[in-house]
Amino acid sequence: MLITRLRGWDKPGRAVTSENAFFSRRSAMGAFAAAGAVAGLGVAGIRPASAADETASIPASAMRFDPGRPLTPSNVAETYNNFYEFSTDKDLWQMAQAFPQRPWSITFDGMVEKPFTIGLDDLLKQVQIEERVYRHRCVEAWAMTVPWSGFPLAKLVALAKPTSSAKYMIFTSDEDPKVMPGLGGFMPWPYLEGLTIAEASNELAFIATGLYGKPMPPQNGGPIRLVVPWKYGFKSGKSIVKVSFSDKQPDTFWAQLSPDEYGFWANVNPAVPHPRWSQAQERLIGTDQIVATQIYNGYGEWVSSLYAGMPQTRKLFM
Ligand SMILES: Nc1nc2c(c(=O)[nH]1)N[C@H]1C(S)=C(S)[C@@H](COP(=O)(O)O)O[C@H]1N2
Ligand SMILES: [Mo]
Repeated sequence: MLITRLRGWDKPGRAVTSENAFFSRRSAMGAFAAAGAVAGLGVAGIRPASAADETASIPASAMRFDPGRPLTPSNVAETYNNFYEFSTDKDLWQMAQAFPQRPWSITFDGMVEKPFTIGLDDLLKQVQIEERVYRHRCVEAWAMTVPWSGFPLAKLVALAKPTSSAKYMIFTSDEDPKVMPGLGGFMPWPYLEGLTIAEASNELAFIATGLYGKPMPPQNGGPIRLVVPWKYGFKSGKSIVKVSFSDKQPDTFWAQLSPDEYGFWANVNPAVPHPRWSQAQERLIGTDQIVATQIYNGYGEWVSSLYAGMPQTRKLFM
């Protein structure tokens, strides 16, 4: 018998809306939740940045890929970052406040019907914003769970109109030497990442323009970044200015730096160690908890079919 299982994604009633409407509705909900917390505690005027408080303002539709663990508090996720254009230290968030987020435009080129450049606000008029809570697993064995807002990457593929011979979608991050002291040196800037078009079209692949119901903080990759939750975090390029299509697998930033440590596929797998450390467990930032890592970061139900026809070697997981 064929049983059609209703996956989280297919559930009716998921909220999608324009970016402006999204952020104003979401901040109204946040204010409501905060007011409730304040009334409950009887501490007028103080808004506790507690994780429970933030969880209360997450719409149910954002939980359809149930993360099975608590949200990371926003003040942790927004002050512990990897963004090497600024610094290799995690506390770069203050420095990143100088990063201009507008005007912003994105160029689409390579194997597309017709190359074009579009302003970010014009692009956002063509999409509907929704919210998704995902786990994020860094190759350095830390993890966070955060509510991203944005739209499916598949929508960007459709808007770009790649030709039928294109196989890869390639993302280039901004280089702004006025505000990014980490540029230069021996690293192969700009930061460049890529996915196959099949991966980019998977329902989990996401383009995020917001975090915790607010526009994406610059240190988290504002104003627009990739989110690929079943892969190690370095695949999720920040502050995207160019999207290219090709029939050749791109030479990505981390693969150029250290191909034996950071490959093209980089699918999360606890059984395949990084050459310098185990990947079996992960530390939840903002807590002292260590938990077991799951294959495909727990998203195998949605993504394992992408790799079914491929040799299941180390290469797929590093
Ligand atoms: N342009 C750019 N994108 C990047 C990085 C970077 O250094 N530069 N770091 C990556 C890594 S290793 C991770 S874990 C995530 C971190 O995202 P977060 O700071 O929002 O947690 O961004 C990824 N995207
Ligand atoms: Mo990472």
